[in-house]
Amino acid sequence: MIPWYNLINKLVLVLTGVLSFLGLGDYPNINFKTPPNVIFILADDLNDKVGFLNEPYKAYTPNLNALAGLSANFKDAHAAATVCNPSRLAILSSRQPFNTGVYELYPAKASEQAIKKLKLPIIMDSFRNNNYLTAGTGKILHWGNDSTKYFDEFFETSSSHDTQEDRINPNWKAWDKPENLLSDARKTQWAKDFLAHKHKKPFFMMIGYESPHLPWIVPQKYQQLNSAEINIDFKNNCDDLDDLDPKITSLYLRHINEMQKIISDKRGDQAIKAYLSSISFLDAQIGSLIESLKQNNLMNNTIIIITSDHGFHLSEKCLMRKKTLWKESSHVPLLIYVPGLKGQSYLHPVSLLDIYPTLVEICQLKEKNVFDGVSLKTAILAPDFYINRYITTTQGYKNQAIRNDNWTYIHYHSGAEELYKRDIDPLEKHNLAQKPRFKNIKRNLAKKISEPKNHNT
Ligand SMILES: [Ca+2]
Repeated sequence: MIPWYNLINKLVLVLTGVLSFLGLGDYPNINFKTPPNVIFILADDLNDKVGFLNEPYKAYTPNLNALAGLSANFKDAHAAATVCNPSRLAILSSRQPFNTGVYELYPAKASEQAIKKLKLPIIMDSFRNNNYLTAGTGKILHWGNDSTKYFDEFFETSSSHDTQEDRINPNWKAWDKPENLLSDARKTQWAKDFLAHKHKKPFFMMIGYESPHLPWIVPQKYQQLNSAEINIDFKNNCDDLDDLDPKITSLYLRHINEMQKIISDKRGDQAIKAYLSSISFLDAQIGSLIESLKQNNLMNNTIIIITSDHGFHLSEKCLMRKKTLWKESSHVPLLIYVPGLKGQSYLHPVSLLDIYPTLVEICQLKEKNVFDGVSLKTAILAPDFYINRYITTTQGYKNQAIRNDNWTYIHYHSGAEELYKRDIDPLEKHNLAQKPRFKNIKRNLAKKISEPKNHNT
């Protein structure tokens, strides 16, 4: 929690109220007569190649685009960590990995152990303690950690695919069984059944969709939606590593070699289209869910959050994977739909740590938890008010990226550094870390790097 930021947030809210009262601005407020329902959709490995963000190529996502038009669309949202276990814990607890001590995918139960050891309240606790019915399905915390105990109702599903297919599939086959057998489709059906029933209490629902995580096997119709040429310059993406300290590239050698093999086998285009098709399948799930909200008259009292645990490289920096500090791993979609507000875009950097405190404020939950994120209520109500923040993404122990509007600074445990002027180089291709004229900029950004607490890591 950054006290000065919250003070500014409060001042902005007072100011917007005064301007609105004087008729000098058109700033709405959020007033629910009864506690609103919440649906929080957390996708797995969903990167920024969606229709409502400004990337060079994107998946076909008509349902998400329509929802984005009605939502606060955070165009510069970043995960706190770029692999499942630490990122999901960070989202659900609003605590940075260096404050929970959970940095890696393994041990799988690390999240559960940190919650117990640090007595971390997580978002489901807050809603449950505030008289909400909690309902969930799918992957919430990382697999291996018990998510079910946080929910009054939980629909368990196993993955539709066997573990041997959890790799970049060379055959790119389509799912040839009925679509409703896919685990994400079963989750959607369960959620729709839940929405069709009247509930005595407001509900907080979480859906952990598996898509677009590997193996990217979806019905053919989603492949057809993403069949247009995407013209990726694979050579250029691999040459992008040339300006990096070898200590950095050495971290990813195995995966760079894997990407080189995909390119030499001429499977790059197919791989990317398969990933994008998996996003379109996810889009159809969300579209079906929104249709159900409309049919049950729930759009006017239900907040919808859509985001992902982290991104995914699709050949950028010669990688087809996550778990890096580059934008492709950390930049994710973040939509917050609040009934009664019009759709707007917020362009400045925010963190997925901010979701929990935002919901606490908007839903007026009584919660004494201390957060590392901040409420985005002001950004939702008045996105043109500029607040420059520094957003931290962590990958492993003592490797961190710091982003603000203008810069990305990355510092590795090894001492290696990167610096990108992201306002003119949004794809973070031109590393300026060794240019003497940016020494002071780099020094100031380095002050934002956080020291981990002692968690015996
Ligand atoms: Ca480069």
